Amino acid sequence: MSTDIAQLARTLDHAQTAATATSQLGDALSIEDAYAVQREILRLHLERGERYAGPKLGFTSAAKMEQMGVSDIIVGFLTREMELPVGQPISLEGLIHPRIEPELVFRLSHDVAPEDGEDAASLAARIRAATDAVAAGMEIIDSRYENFRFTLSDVVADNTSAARFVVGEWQDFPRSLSGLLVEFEVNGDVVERGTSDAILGDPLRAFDQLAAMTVKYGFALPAGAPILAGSMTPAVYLEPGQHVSARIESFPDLTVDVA
Ligand code: OOG
Ligand code: MG
Repeated sequence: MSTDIAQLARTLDHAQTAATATSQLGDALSIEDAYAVQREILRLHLERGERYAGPKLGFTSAAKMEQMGVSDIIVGFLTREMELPVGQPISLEGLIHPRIEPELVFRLSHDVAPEDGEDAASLAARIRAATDAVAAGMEIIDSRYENFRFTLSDVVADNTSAARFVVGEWQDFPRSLSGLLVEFEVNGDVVERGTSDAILGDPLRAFDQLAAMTVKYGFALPAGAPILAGSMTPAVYLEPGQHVSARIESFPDLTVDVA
């Protein structure tokens, strides 16, 4: 690994642990190197005793791409320590400028790994077959860059702004997830509205994207892994004292109270 990659990983990791924004890296970094920085950041998390949980997809909806000014799907990692329990007020401590967004979360019943020479379509079918549950969720993203602005390689290197996540009650899967209404509420007011089809036209297409990214960048898919499919609406800034609800049709409402 080049020292550049290790150094960039340390800079971004420090911005996160110190909850202080850092400057954008700019265009110099290739997407491949940005994923190498991200992998090195994962190594730093694991070195601190965190446990890998699963992958998260980003920018699977036009709503998010437009909000953030990027035009490609990205993938990042989640650790068990990023998951917050439902029903307890969440603290914004340790976060720089957090935003929150409604997500669908899939759960894997057993380990899945690409086989030698396996193509993405075959892997996608196996990931889907291994998925035994789906839940409404919310992701708290927190860019480590100043003003929450970034290029595509910036945001990939910064582990796709991943910071925290919450998962509602697991529901049986398989089931159709197409055409579900999504209302995102803050303090009882609907601030964003969308449908589940914001995710790639049908949330089940997330498996295809995840498989393609797994073949390319080698993400682990262990048993129990939560997989975030990507936000269905633009994200909203989190403030102390807010009550935020993700109301996704056919799922129990999921609410978090901000301390
Ligand atoms: C990047 C993360 C995008 C999603 O669900 O689309 C993402 C960001 O918006 O800062 O997690
Ligand atoms: Mg997200």
